[in-house]
Amino acid sequence: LVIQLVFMTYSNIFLQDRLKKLKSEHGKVQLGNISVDMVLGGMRGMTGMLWETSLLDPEEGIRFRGLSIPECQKVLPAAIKDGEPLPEGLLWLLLTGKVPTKEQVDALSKELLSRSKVPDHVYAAIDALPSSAHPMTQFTTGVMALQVSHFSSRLVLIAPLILASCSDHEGGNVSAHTGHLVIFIFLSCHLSLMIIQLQVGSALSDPYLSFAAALNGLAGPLHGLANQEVLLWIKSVIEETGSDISTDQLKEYVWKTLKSGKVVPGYGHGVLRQTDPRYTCQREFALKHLPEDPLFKLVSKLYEVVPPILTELGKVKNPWPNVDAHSGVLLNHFGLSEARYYTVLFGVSRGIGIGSQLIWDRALGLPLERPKSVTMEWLENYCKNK
Ligand code: CMX
Repeated sequence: LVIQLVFMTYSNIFLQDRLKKLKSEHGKVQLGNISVDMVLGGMRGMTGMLWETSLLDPEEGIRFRGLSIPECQKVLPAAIKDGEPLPEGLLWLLLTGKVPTKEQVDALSKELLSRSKVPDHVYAAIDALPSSAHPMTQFTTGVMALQVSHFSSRLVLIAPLILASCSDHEGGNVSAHTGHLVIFIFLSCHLSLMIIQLQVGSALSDPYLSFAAALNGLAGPLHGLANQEVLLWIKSVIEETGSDISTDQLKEYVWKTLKSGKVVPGYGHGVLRQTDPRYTCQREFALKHLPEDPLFKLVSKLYEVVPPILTELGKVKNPWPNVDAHSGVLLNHFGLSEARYYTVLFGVSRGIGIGSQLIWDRALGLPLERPKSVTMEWLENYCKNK
């Protein structure tokens, strides 16, 4: 069955012809205009890359190979009746574009398990770090150490079911885009001079190097680390006000956070303009399995309190919660109270999406990415002469 998976993935190779046709027949079609705002705003809204495995709509949210999250929940095999989809099923879907049977998913799980022995030197590399090293640093170190082994394609897929939905979120987010570019960043300090050497390697760097780079991007608090930040923030609310917090007290705490120059973690998004459907799916799960959990109740209260406040700020484009506003509370409920590990789980989950797209990058022979950059002076002169 695993051979079947490889076959199904590569029998889609006719996509190469589709790509060639698209390029030769429509290569000059304009997809939009680039404004100065877009250049200064981190390339927001620029359509600029090909990503086959998922597509993100600002209003509707993510679709994996055309299927929304509720549709995936309906059709992908689960471990138990009416349970959540298995991550291996999602991996199959992302790779082949086809919904797998339970038999196929079980065979894939078995195959991955048979390849899951981690070489001793990887543990030694992680153990050599100080015990205070953040779990994301340990994770990246482990992935980098795997690169020098013969551990090819053996990343252990232990993504918990509730996090399977974080596997892919289109190509432009920080972690996926970094993995796609395969930016290998060396930072070195010399006489207070920071030399940043970017070796851009859609340059055929191997999956370990690209995944480690992606994880480093995910570890930022505006991206994947936000799930850790949310739980710590929620706990700080309780520490300061007690668990029986009133709506007015909560409003006050949110304003206090904003006035101290911080963002409200778990709210807002670079692309989405509605409540993240991954949040909605986790909320439905919580309503079913942990309706009385005090932290879940607080998360629900925040859902009422935060959006009007962010709207009142006047500058936030999306006042609604993203996936990170919810995931920590679920993990905490089921016993994983060490918030510093949450982004690691997010990273394991994201490996499914990044890995699947990486295969397609290679199958389609996608070129080295090299967008053009300009200086501020260039922009000023360009605008003056317009
Ligand atoms: N709290 C306070 N201010 C916020 C905010 C929030 N949750 N979300 C956006 N803003 C602010 C921005 O900081 C920005 O302010 P300045 O103009 O003063 O710099 C302004 O609103 C406009 O930002 P935007 O266009 O709405 O959002 P961006 O695309 O710039 O940023 C994001 C998106 C996710 C970084 C931002 O919403 C944020 O910081 N959210 C909190 C952190 C978070 O939850 N991150 C996880 C996102 C999901 C993921 O990748 O895992």
